[in-house]
Amino acid sequence: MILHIDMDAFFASVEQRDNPDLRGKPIAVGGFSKRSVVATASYEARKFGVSSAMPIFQAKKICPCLIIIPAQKKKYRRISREIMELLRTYSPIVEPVSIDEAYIDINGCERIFGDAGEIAISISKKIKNQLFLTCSIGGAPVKFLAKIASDLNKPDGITIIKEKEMEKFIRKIDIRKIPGVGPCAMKQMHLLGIKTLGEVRKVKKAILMQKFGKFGSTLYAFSRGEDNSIVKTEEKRKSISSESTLNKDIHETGKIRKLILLHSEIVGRELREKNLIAKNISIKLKFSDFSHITRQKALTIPTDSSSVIYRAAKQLIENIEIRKKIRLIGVGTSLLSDKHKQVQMEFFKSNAGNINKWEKIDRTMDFISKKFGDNKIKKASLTLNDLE
Ligand code: TTP
Ligand code: MG
Repeated sequence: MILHIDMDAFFASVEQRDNPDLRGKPIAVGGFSKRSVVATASYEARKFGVSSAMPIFQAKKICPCLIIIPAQKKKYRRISREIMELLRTYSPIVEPVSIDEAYIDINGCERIFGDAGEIAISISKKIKNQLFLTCSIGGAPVKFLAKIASDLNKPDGITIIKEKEMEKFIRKIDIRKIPGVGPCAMKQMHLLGIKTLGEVRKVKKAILMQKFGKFGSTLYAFSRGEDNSIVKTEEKRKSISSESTLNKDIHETGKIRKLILLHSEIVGRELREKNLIAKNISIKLKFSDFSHITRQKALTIPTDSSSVIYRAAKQLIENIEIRKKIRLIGVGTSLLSDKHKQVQMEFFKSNAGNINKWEKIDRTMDFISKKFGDNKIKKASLTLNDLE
């Protein structure tokens, strides 16, 4: 069994925990400027309709008594580490997926700690007693169902789906709850008359693939309760890469650069989503005669920045004399480590400003893509339609 743990109103709950005056009140964690948005809102504020990503001024309008608290990211990251450590006392196979969320593989731990339900209760109690925070937990034989389950009884809820209950559960899952289904996919689904994961089973795999590409086969598998992804501990996540085989072989420098940029962005985003940083950057080229080369370089400071990855990959490409046309381009990162464990960040002053600026751009783009779906925002140099 796999458990998915997600903290309730994480940043806001931490602030309410640390300041008793805020308890039971509608609060939002965010910035003070006119353009700031709500990072998260307490459940008291959510009753008024305040939600993540809402501009602060709008949140204030619908909830005039809303108290705005500045975010203290360092503090949240420290607590996040404490949560992950607490989870590792149950099983060594813990995969942190965001600052307040993790999977834990509890197969084989049942004899020591009891069944999935008992382990979930024990984790929830420990988080309450040791960290004075609440979480919601989902449990299932596969990862995607555990994630969906943790959201079903929020806040402070536990939902366990046993093997024999999967079929019934899947039938009713609202398509919006499936990880990876963005607004565009939603529209397509509705056109196909699909509202639940159960209804996906009525659609042929070929049609799903045609409409949703690679995600179509994921949907096909999910609708049958299949999900081969495993809970990945740090050691298992050795590298993250992205590559594409081109419809037409290319040799133009401009196009090559754009593809390098595209893949750097994809890799950067995945690193950031998983809270990882990479020390090694690599590129892979396959030529029209099917020969291939790879090149790699080590960075002085590990990164999760798309632009740092891009610059390193571009340098690697520039050092290669390309004589043949290219049929595949890829960018990879390895020597990954947990971002939270990063200790030193010594930038030359002149460079620090630049890196921070690009970090902000990365985060903003991640946020927009997460909220509105991929392809809604991309760097200007990736907007031309000549990447195929
Ligand atoms: P979530 O788990 O998505 O939200 P949450 O924990 O606040 O609330 P819930 O009870 O529904 O799980 O995100 C975890 C934290 O990440 C959240 O407390 C603040 C931060 N965050 C942002 O900064 N911006 C965002 O848009 C979102 C969604 C979260
Ligand atoms: Mg949460």
